[in-house]
Amino acid sequence: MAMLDLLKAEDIKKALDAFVVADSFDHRKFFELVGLRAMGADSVNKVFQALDVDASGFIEEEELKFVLKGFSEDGRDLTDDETKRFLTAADKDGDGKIGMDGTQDMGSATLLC
Ligand SMILES: [Ca+2]
Repeated sequence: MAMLDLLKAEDIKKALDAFVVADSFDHRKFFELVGLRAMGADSVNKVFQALDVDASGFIEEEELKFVLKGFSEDGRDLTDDETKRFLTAADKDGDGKIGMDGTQDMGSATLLC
């Protein structure tokens, strides 16, 4: 599933443009700008699956670092600090990766809050 089938190119560009400066990344704001907050759980799960490059069922630290490239090939890499902050915020059960947490739809709520 290509990201552009799920999200609008102009929303992706707007979201990427908002965080061009290193260490400015805010995943909540990013997902809001990219239109993910307004989408249903099904679509959010598809985005999650597109970002889970190795289809492990989790977004691991190394996938998170290149998460913006999952939205557009023009996306920059996250800095180590940004990757860590994102992971810490989204990793509810502290296993070092983002994934299904049992009580919620896969990835969706975890990614967005
Ligand atoms: Ca993975």
